[in-house]
Amino acid sequence: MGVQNSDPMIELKRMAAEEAAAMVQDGMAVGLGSGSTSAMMIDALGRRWAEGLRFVAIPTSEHSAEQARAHGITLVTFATHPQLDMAIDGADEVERGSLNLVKGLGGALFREKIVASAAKRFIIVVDESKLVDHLGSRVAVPVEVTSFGWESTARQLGELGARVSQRMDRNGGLFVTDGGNMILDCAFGPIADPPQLAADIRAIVGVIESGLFIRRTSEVIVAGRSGLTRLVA
Ligand code: ABF
Repeated sequence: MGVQNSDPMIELKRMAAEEAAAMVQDGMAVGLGSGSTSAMMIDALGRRWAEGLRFVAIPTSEHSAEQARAHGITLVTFATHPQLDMAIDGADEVERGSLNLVKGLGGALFREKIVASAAKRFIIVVDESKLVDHLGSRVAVPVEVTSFGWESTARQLGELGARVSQRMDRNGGLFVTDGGNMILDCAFGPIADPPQLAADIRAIVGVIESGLFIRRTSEVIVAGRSGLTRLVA
């Protein structure tokens, strides 16, 4: 269990993940993100759990669920906890200033967005390489779509200016999300107006959600070479 590495940036990221885990208090309902930074955060929460901290959690992926269970962390569902005190997650890009995000390179964007939207506070943990002036500069925007009619959905995403490709898995097969859907990676290049683009993508029939997270972030903990910084919305 745990992510082991002696790379200094990995260690800084681990410190940032621990700082986020330290924000969880007894009795809270917490959303657990996905990805390698979230994995460090879940391990940090696992250590706090072992020391007696008690909270309940909703994971954003089967992988994070397994990791939390291995620590003995109590998992719940929205049936009993429709609102969360806090969700903590990683991101693929964070736009300086707005703190809008691109997420979903790990493939869990739909559950991540549901968990983020249910949380009173949404805390993001990243290393400084994820900070950008314009979303879309470094990564494509993942869009989760239904497999029925995906070719039509892809064409319409292309009309918004994206170069669209189907997400494949490690074995060269089609990537399937935890919800049984497909992901289309949409390379837009630097995005001038992320809120408008998010709305335009969402309006296409067949789109379930996009990896553009607009006006959701409460705080970003950034691991940088000169230490940790906190960006507050
Ligand atoms: C999740 O994990 C995703 O939204 C994002 O794609 C990814 C970030 O992973 P990492 O922390 O490994 O860079 O947060």
